[in-house]
Amino acid sequence: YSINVEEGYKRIFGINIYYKLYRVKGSNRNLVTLHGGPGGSHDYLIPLADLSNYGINVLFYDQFGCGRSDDPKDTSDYTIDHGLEELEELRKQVFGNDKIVLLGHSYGGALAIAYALKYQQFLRGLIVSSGLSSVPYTVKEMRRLIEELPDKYKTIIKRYESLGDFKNPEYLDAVNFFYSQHLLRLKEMPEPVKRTFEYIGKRRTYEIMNGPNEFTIIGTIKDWDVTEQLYKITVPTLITVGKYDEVTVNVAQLIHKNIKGSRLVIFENSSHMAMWEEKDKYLEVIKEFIDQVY
Ligand code: LEU
Repeated sequence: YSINVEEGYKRIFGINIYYKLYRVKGSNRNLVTLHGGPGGSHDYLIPLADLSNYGINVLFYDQFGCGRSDDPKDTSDYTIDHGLEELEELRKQVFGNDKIVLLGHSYGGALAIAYALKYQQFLRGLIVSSGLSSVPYTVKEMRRLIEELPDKYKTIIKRYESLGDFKNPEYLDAVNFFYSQHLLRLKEMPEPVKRTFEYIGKRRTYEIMNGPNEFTIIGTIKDWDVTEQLYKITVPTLITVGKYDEVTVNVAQLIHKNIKGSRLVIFENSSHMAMWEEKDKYLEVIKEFIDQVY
C-alpha cells in the first residue's frame, strides 16, 4: 500500500485540534481512534498506526484540552457531550460522507459509546477497548481491586484518601503499585506512553474531568452512566479488555451483555494497555474485526 502520513490542526468549535492521519491511497476503510484519560493524548495509541499496512486509513487526534490541542473555549465544555460533537465535526472534515469504524480506549471507549448512541448512522463498526458504560460501576470495580491489593498498599491508600492528601509520596507510591498491576504490566514504560503521561501532567483536563488518579474519579464525568441505553446500539461491536484491567472484565461484560450480537475478547496477559502488553494479538483482533465489517 502507498501510505501518506498527514499531520496538522483542524479548526473545530473555534479551537485548534491536532490530528495525525495515516492515509492509504485509494482506501475507503477508515479507523478513527479515541484516546483515554480523559485528558491523555493520542501518543500511546500509536501501535494502531500499523493497521495502515493492511489498507486501513487510521486517524488519531488529541481531544480538546489534551496533548497538542487547545483548551476548550468554555469551561462548561469539559464533558462527554462536547467530546462527541467534536468527534463528529472532525469525522465530517476528514472523511465527509464516508462511514468509519470507531475505536475508543478507556475513557475513549466511553466517548465512543456516547457517539454511537447519537450518531451510529455514521459507524461501520464500534470497538470499545478497556472502556466503560458507567463511571460509578467502574469505580466500584476499582475499589474492589484496591481491596485485593497487599495490606500495606491498601492501608496507605485508605489513610491518605481519608486525609484528602492525594500528593503524598507514600500515597503516590501505592498508586504506582496499583498501576503496575492494573494499568500497564510492563517493566519499561514505552516512550509513547510516557509522552501521554507527560501531557496529562502538563494540562489540566485530566484533573477537571477525571480526578487526581485513575481510581479517584471525582471530575466532571463522575456520574456518567449510559448502561440502560446500550440496547439502542445495533452496529457491529467489538469489546476488548485485559484480564487484569483496572476497567475490569466485569465492566466489559456489562457492555457485552447489553449490546446484542457484540463480541468480547479478553487478553489474558494484559491489564489496561493491551496495545502494548499484547501488541501483536491486539492488532490481529482489531484487524480481523475491521475486515469483517468492510
Ligand atoms: N482513566 C481511564 C482512562 O484511562 C478512564 C476512567 C474513566 C476509568 O481513560
